[in-house]
Amino acid sequence: MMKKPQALTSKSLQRRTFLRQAGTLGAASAISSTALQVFAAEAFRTTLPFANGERELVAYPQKRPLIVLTSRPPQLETPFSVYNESVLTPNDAFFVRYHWSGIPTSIDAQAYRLRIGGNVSTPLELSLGELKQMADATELVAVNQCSGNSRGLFTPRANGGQLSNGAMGNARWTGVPLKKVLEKAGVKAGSVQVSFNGLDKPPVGDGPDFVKALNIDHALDGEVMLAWQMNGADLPLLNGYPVRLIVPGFYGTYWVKHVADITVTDKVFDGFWMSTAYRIPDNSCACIEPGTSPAKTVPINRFNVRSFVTSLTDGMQIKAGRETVVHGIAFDGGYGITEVAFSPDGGKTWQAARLGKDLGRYSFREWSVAFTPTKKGSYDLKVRAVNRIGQSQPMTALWNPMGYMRNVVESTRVVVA
Ligand SMILES: Nc1nc2c(c(=O)[nH]1)N[C@H]1C(S)=C(S)[C@@H](COP(=O)(O)O)O[C@H]1N2
Ligand SMILES: [Mo]
Repeated sequence: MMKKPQALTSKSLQRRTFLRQAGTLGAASAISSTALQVFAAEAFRTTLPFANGERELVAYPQKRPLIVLTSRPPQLETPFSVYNESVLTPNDAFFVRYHWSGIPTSIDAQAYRLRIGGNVSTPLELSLGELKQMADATELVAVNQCSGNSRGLFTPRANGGQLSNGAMGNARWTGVPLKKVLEKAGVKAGSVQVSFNGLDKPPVGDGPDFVKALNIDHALDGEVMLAWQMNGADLPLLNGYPVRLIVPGFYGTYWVKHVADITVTDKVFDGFWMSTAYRIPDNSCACIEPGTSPAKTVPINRFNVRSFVTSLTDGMQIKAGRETVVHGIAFDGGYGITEVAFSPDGGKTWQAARLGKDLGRYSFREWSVAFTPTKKGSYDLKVRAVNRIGQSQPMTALWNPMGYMRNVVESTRVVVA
């Protein structure tokens, strides 16, 4: 009798393709990068937990395979499993977000100059070496999160990149305080904001250049930083080499990459990316009823509180009658996480999780909790964090038209067998 061939599930097929090609890629280092990307694109696939969530994973320069939202420009999401590997997100796994396809593909560090001008007494033009000598280097661990992180989970859906939870990352940034540089240039009286422009450009004739601005007091707070390293290495090109702005606790939109022009202004900067885009309803929840429009908006600003289970994902099985230590992360806009509570039963009962090492109030905070389910069946695990000023997360999702700032208490559904 003939043996029936074993049915290939799409999972096992993907895995074989992956293994075969991983071997091929290792041997063929002379292959052109375009060919390499096409190759890789065929090899890795994943499905994010919402409609039309099928995605390819592609390895861009200096990156491991990441989830592709768009390829021109590259917009790459971090696979969620990365957050369970380490509290600092490795540089090669750190998400990538751009607005325009005119991104720098190679940068000459020798030729790079950072210009500081506008409402200052001494305009500066600094080489990378000069920037590094402006002050003693400082280090800060801080989360960079896209305003639209988790947008794909919005119901009703919100227009924009349909991201799952992988448009965030935590890194140790090295640089100099923006304050020191602005002080050298001499900020004149009557200054209102500081704008930041990077080396990327919209395609010819199209759309507004990506320029962001901070209020002058914020720019001078001593924490906002011009950074050239993350996690002890030069910034990857796609994360802003050679220098980017770090705005601790604020959404990633302000973290301008390849920053080249800093301009002090004597009025509110009114470029498109401040006055039209990246605005939220001007109320305490930054939310409105779906289908309505906000009466008034303000520029998006500080992160709200979020927390995630990282060690278990939807559909995983764990053993009945045995202790499982559940791990995860929490963070907020810089007050610092003081409490994390875990619920094994969809929010009916809660127990305090143990907080991990404190890497600073802008960092992911690890947490863990021991969980010993006795009964078999499905479980809805929830986690909810609280920060130093008592802010927490809503049990039902808030909505806004741009799909920003999702921070609902998430569910992880596991099976106890
Ligand atoms: N020059 C430049 N900087 C930029 C952007 C951009 O399009 N161009 N996008 C911003 C947005 S919206 C986000 S979320 C972060 C993402 O940082 P990353 O790509 O290093 O993860 O970069 C910010 N800095
Ligand atoms: Mo973003």
